[in-house]
Amino acid sequence: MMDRFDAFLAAHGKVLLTTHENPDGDGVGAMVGLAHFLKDRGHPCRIVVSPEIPASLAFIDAQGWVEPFDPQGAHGDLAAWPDAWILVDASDPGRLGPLLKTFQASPAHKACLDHHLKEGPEIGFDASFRDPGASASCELVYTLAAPRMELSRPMALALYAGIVDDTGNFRFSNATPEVHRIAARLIEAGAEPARIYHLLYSQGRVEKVRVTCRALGGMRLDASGRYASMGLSLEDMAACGAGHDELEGLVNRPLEIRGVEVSCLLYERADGRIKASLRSREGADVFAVCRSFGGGGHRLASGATLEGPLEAARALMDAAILARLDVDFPAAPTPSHPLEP
Ligand SMILES: [Mn+2]
Repeated sequence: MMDRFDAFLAAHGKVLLTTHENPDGDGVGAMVGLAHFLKDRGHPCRIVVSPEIPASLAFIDAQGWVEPFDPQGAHGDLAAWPDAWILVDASDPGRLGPLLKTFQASPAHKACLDHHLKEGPEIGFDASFRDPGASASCELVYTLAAPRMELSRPMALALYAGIVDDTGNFRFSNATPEVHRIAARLIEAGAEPARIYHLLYSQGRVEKVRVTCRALGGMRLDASGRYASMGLSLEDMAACGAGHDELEGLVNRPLEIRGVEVSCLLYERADGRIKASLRSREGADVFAVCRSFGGGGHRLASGATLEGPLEAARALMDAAILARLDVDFPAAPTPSHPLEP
């Protein structure tokens, strides 16, 4: 993949980096890390996101390179700027959200750099750099860049933060020996784990804790305690004063409960549609569930968007997950501990 990537870069000058709408730590870390690499090799490079980086991830962009997408102003003719456009941490142009029209209008050569599972060929790209075996897009960027340059401290910080984010602090099953070795090298290059964890997880607002309480307070347990589901309406969000970016990580919390195999968070978006986020401890294939709703992700972490209202989406999702649990756990043992009703 490295040779193909080099050849792709060699054919282009200016490179634009984007990621999926509502960027996460891995997407931001991978774009910033890749920008360090591209600038090191002399490519003019820009990063544009929609709508913006969550405040909690702003420290990853210490140089202030990331531009919030502004189609009416600064980005009116963004389509014409790049020679190459790389979509990072996604391989479906549809995930660009408001940037999609500009992407489609751009004559740039287009590539995706991603670690998500996807069936069939990528559509809408001239080149694809994808490895579903990588724990994070930041791991892919490390693999492509590290043999070619000396990693600076800000680059190491960006890649380390993204890897921490996508491996669930090195506790998901994608936390391979290789990603631990990479983490060690990033620490040697100047990434400071204690500071990065502090910035990622100890700078939240009280509204984030309140919305977490509200979601967990309304959590339902089903399938003999193997399935936990949470739902948040716009009203819930407003009552807590929380923003949608403050739901990051919440879907993992029910997996703290013994016996829970699948956790699902459904929340209402401003447009009335319902975003579903699913996590599996290990045995259930939540990618299969999300794919049936037109979504995607990984076997253990996937998402989809459903039509509202919330309770209707919740009923559809519940049925799909319960059916999946029947497939993945055909003869479920009785839980070894009694569960409260
Ligand atoms: Mn990722």
